[in-house]
Amino acid sequence: MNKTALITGATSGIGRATAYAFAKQGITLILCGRRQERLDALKAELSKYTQVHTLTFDVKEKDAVFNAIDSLPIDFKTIDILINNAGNAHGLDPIQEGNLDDWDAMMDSNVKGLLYVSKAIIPQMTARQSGHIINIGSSAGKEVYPKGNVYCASKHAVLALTEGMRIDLNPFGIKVGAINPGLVETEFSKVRFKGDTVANSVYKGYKALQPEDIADIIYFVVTRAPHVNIADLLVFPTAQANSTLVKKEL
Ligand code: NDP
Ligand code: 8X3
Repeated sequence: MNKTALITGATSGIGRATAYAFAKQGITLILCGRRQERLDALKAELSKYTQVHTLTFDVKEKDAVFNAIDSLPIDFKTIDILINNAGNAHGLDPIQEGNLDDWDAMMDSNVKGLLYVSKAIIPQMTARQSGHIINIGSSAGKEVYPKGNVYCASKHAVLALTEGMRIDLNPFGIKVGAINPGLVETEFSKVRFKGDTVANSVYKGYKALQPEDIADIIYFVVTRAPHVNIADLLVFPTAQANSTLVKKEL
């Protein structure tokens, strides 16, 4: 496919799987994350399939976001597809025990970081009157679960921003949609629980979604006809009925 995609959070999980899926279809890639060595390894691997450029920045750092996107070489400057995927949960605590640093990390990356990256790219899309923005929300953006408080709020905000973007960018013919997964087996729980000890149990006893499952869906979404926009998609593993009900064989 003769298009260029910028993927945030490409160093792991859903973003990384999407980078592979897109590369294999010949989509030119701009891969973003904070872990330089992982970006270097991805570039080495995926350059077999397509043109790859990497940008190392923290989505929480406003200036770093704009400087990185400004620095793109000419061959990578025109971005057709933006995958706003970078983000994580930090902690799982009742609100009265919540950690302020965890709250800052979630709101600053999942919400404000998504906004900064979008703000850096949307003007070129409006100027060209074309583009496709996919925000990775979550089932946590549709349903609040116990101790999910701030993470759920950040993902509800992603859904509100997705709707807001779709409305405001409608006159420009830009597609905007959200993909909202349930439990996906990535480094997500390792980050949320600050290590492997609890994280290892999260995906035990049932078949969780794999990052490649979400990458398949993202590729499907970006390959629909020009008049078709998948606006909002919720996907669970079969074992999961909602945010709190998961059928486990232990
Ligand atoms: P991973 O932890 O495996 O990947 C998270 C990615 O986001 C990494 O590439 C990480 O890169 C990047 N990232 C995180 N914070 C920042 C930051 N401040 N600046 C730049 N990059 C950042 O988790 P997932 O793949 O599961 O998560 C991807 C998205 O999917 C998130 O938005 C998450 O909320 C969402 N999601 C996940 C679900 C799950 O069950 N796993 C379910 C529903 C939604 P690096 O550390 O190199 O910066
Ligand atoms: C990640 C899924 O259920 O851990 O967004 O919040 S959940």
